[in-house]
This record gives sequence, C-alpha cells and structure tokens, in this order.
Amino acid sequence: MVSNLTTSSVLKNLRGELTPSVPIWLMRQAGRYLPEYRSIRQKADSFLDLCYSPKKAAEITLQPIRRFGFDAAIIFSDILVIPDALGQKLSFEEGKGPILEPIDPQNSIGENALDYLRQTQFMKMGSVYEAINIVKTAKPRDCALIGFAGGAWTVATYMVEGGSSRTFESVRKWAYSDDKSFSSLINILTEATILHLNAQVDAGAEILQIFESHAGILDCYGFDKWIIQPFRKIISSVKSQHPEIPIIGFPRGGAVNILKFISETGVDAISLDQSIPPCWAASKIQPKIPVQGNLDPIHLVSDAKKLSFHANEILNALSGGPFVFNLGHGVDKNTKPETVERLVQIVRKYKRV
Ligand code: 1CP
Repeated sequence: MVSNLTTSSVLKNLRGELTPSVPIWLMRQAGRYLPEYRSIRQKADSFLDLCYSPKKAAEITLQPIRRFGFDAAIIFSDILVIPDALGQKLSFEEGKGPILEPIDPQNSIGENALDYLRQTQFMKMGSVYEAINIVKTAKPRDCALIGFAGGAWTVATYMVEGGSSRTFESVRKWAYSDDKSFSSLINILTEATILHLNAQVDAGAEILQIFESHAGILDCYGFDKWIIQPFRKIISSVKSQHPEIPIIGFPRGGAVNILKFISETGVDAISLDQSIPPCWAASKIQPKIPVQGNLDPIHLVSDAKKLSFHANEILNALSGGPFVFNLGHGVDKNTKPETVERLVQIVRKYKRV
C-alpha cells in the first residue's frame, strides 16, 4: 500500500503534488479499438460474461497497460453491473449498446431491490472484486488501479429509458414530475453505489472515479437534486470508510454547474469533458482541486497533424498545477492503437517547468 502511494504519479497529482512529467490514462482505454480485446470478446458468450469472469476482466484491464504503459489501469467492468445486480434484465447487443427492460413509476424495482443486491453482490459482483485483486498483484507498481461506478442519475437514465437515448424524455419526465418515487430509485442506486465502491477499495482499488456521463441533460434544479445530492452522500459514505482514497467526479456536460458540483459534493478531483476550455479550468478549478482531461476523443480519429497541437494546448494550460492527462470522453472504437501510442509519446515528452 505505502509503496504504491509513493510511486504512482496519478496518485501524487490527485493529492496536489506535481510530478516531473504529466501522468496519463484514458477513459475506455480497454475495449473495442484494441485487437487483443476483440479477440477475447469474440470467444466470449457475451460482454457481461467478460465482466463477470475475473481472469478475463483482469487480462483486458492489463492489455492497454502492457501496450502503452499508462500510469493508471481502470478495472474492466461497466456502470450497468449495478442494475444487473439489482435484478433488472440487461443485455448488450452488438452495435446497439445496452438493452434493459425499462422500469417506470408503476413497476419500480422497489425497496427490496437493495436487499437483493446485498445478498447477491458477493455472488455476482464478487467476481468484479476478484478481478481487482488479480490486477492489484499483476500490475506494475507505479501504475495506479482505478475502481469506478456510474453516478446514480446516469445509471437511472439507462434503467428508465431501457438503454441509450437521444432525448432522455422518459427519465426526465419521471424525475421532474414525481419526486417521491424517483427519489426512491435514486436512493436505492446511491446505497448500491456506496456498497460497490467500498467493496472495490477493499479489493485493492486505489482511486475511484464516478462517471456521471449524462449530467448535461438536467436543468439546474435537477442537477442539484439528482446529481449533487446523491454524489455528496456517496462521497461522504465512502470517505467515512476509506478517507485516504481520492475520488474523481466526471459530471459530463455539467457546464457552469460544475463549480457548484466541486464546492458541494466533496470530490477530490474533477475529470473535464472537452467543452470546458483548459485555460478557464486552470484559473477557476485547478486552484481548488486537481483536474483531469480533456482532449476531445475525436481528435484521435481526425487530422493526425493537429493531434500534437491540441494535446499541447491542454498541457500548456494545465500542467502548471495538479493534472492528469485524459480525454473529454471515452476512446472512440475506430481509434487506431498507433494514434494512442503517439498521444502517449506527446504527453511523455512534455516537461513541466
Ligand atoms: O461490445 C462490447 O465489447 C462492449 C463495449 C463496452 C466496453 C468495452 C461497453 C458497453 N462497456 C465497456 C467497458 C467500460 N464501460 C469501462 C471499462 C474499462 C475502460 O474504461 O477501459 C468503463 C469505465 C465503462 C463505463 C461506462 N459504461 C459508461 C461511463 C463512461 C462513458 O463512456 O460515458 C457508460 C455510459 C457505460 C454504458 C455503456 N456500456 C457499454 C456501452 C456501449 C455503453 C454506452 C452506451 C451509450 O452510449 O449510451
């Protein structure tokens, strides 16, 4: 434990310490853009099967570490293992993404879902923790291990819409019109997330990231009630058990609401999407907490000549304070591994003065 604390440059930056070079890892660094992932995926029955196979999940987690030498590994799993463990029917279909049997105020999964999760998590989720345990011993010492969960709101959007959505109309309608029943769903998810994050730390995760990927679709009242309040509860509960663990929030699309998010949730660091200007983040956010981000992942599949310019703009703006280089969202599945390699070289060559 102590040796990891002293050698991981991601942990150092998340604790406010500047390292000679800027650390880098990428959201969705394991996955479909890697041929070695596709080869394991082809042989598996399903994506969820991979998530619940400790050895395979650990292997997939380590693939991008071996190939690129990233400074952090993020455990291979998904934010939707929580609804799955809560008993909601879930499958992942090629080209369609996740498909869930949608819930609504009339057929809400109900309070006993949490008891169900408590009983089942160590059967089903136990394999996620086992994967963390394998990665913990197999990873390089200076590579930090990140555990994660979705924010309660983002997970709820998939549960209510039945999958990805363009408009998020059903979930917003429910959230805006029936506070009481929607609160009970969010409370169940909040409790389940606390259990899941604590168990990941117990298994060996050294950093936690909470993905609120659909933070940008709520108005400011909804942002406060369904994002800030559950986050505050999750963070204070996890911190009461694991005060030393840095927690990164990713309120994607949160725009100016992120200032309130930073001051009211208790997050230790913030991952920024590409809409936030790096210079603005350097003056308004970095004096408060460490920053992670925020290259548009589409730069990795666009004009190759501009990649270095855009990466350097971010490095110039943010490397003067605690900073972890990352993307503004996950790696696009059409990204060439060679382009990721180039990005890693650009960040590695950059020297902080
Ligand atoms: O078919 C396949 O092989 C499945 C593709 C895939 C992968 C590789 C999915 C389905 N999930 C994952 C892994 C995953 N998901 C990780 C692990 C490792 C890593 O980052 O390297 C993580 C952290 C996630 C998190 C996740 N899942 C988020 C939050 C981040 C984000 O991208 O916004 C979300 C929203 C999901 C839901 C999900 N799971 C899978 C898909 C295709 C989606 C997104 C659907 C949509 O676009 O709405």
